Amino acid sequence: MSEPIALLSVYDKTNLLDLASGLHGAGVRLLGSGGTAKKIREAGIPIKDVVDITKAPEMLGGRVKTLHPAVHGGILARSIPSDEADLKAQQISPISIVVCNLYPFTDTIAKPNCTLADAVEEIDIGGVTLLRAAAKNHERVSILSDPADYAEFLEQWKAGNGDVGQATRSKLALKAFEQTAAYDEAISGYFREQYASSNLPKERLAGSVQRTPLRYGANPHQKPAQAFVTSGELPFKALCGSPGYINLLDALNSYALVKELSEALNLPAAASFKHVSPAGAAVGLELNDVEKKVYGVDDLKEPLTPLASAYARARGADRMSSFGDFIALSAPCDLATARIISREVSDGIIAPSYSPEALEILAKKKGGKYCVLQIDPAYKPGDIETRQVYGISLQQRRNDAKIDADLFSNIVTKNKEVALPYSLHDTRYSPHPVGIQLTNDALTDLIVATLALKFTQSNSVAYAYRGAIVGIGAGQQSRIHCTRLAGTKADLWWLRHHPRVLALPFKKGVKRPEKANAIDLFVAGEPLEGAERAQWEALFEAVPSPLTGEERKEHAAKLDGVACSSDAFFPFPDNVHRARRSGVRFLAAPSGSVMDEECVKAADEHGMVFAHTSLRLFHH
Ligand code: 93A
Repeated sequence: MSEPIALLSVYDKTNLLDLASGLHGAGVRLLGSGGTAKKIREAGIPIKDVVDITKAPEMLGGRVKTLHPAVHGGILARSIPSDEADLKAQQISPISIVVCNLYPFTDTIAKPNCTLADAVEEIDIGGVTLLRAAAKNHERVSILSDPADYAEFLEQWKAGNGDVGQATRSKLALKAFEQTAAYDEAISGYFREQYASSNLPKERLAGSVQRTPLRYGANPHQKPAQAFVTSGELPFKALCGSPGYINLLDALNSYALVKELSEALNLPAAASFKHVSPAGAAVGLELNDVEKKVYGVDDLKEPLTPLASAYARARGADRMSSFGDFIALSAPCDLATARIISREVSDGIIAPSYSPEALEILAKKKGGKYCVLQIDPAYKPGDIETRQVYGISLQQRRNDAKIDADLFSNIVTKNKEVALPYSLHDTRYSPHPVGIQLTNDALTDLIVATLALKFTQSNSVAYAYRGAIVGIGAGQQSRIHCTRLAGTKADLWWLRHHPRVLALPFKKGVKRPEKANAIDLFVAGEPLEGAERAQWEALFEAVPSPLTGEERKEHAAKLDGVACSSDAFFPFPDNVHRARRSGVRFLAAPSGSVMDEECVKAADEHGMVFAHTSLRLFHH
């Protein structure tokens, strides 16, 4: 049998001479590309030039060195008779070891004066082909792509008498493919920066990689920043303004939420996002007169459409948190919805489309800078999502869990069927249909609460009522803090329904955000002093007396039938007790806590209905 052949072609010549002399000493014939062969030969180690076997000179200034059937036939040939016959017919010798590392593309483009031409010249073609060919044929060929592996490889080669074993060849092949993948990613990233068209419809090229530059990342000093897809086109475009990095985090999460909400409940849905969690989310159930006041749309001239009702609820549940929100709509934005938005302080909106009148209104916001995004409703994200943290890529299957009525069928409390009319002057309460365990109202609210959690930073707990989130506790490390935070928000929301709040005697000309702020201080019972107190009092015709403890208690007792969902199990029954204090009657959470039984017992004490979902919904 003839001696094994190693082909060496490396840019980084670290450890090269030790490897070459070791291989030579072990009886391996060496073959090298121009510079690599020269260096080895100069060290007194015998080596042949690649040109000796290709019989073709390096050409095009080095662009073609090893790209030749004599090289790649020798690497890719399998140990099967037909391949062996082909090699024999062409007088090609099989190659057993390939040693290759690539032109330093990343280092080159990082140089301050690097031109496009410099970058292009640094794209290694032949080396990548060597890596891929040898890695593909790893059943027979060893590919050394990292100088750090040379010494161990040599030892194994000697110990195994010229066979390092399949496990080693497989690991080396994986490493080589990881290197070519990273190399190509660096090139495509650079080309994306240079060539990808911006997010303007007219500039779109069919099938081209799409990117949109962003003003900056999470903070103004984080530049540059961009959004892109690696294949196809971006599924959204800016009709007005330009999105920032956090705008897009909000837009893409919130749109996913409203799309799923409207599909689950067959109603238009809206969400109001801040810092990548919903401040509000709702489906388009009709508002009664009290709700119209609470949500600040009683004075709207346009009749409320179902979509406008959804946004009014989403925006109005927690007006403080929704200040400067990013809005998502599941359906085309209509005039009534745009009118509500036009009166609020908001950063942007994403929707499948806009009626001409709606767009005209939105385009005037923020002096024409309001960010209006249109998303393709047919867009379907891939199954696998990847992100990077501290230079490490993390990958997972997208959370495509479906949330519908079936999720709440495992009711673990004694009380399985509580039909509670919504309080207030309900326009849609009807006795629950026979045959289902939860009332339709409760199911709607459980779906709203649970779907909102799917897109809320964890830990999270959400309370929902009449198709809308009324309190959400997001991003807390402790579950009870989520439950309390959501409960406190729900309490404030409910207090805003108090007749004394609805009748607060504001002076004429007090602006909407000032009113929202003043009401929030009033219902929270903040003890104001000095200038802050004077400023607050100046907003009223007559200074309102604070709500007494008795008034608060009496009002709180009127709220019942609220749904509450948790993105993971309740570890202790304190959560159940706390939820009940804010009118929660229907609970949903995954099971799995050692205290499950205690939690169910607590729910039973209050006559609550508790569905174990077995679906954890962490989101980060
Ligand atoms: O310009 S190339 O893409 N064309 C080739 O055919 C080729 N073959 C190997 N670059 C090519 N290489 C690369 O040359 C290797 O990846 C290695 O980085 C470098 C080694 O060149 P030299 O042996 O002349 O120092």
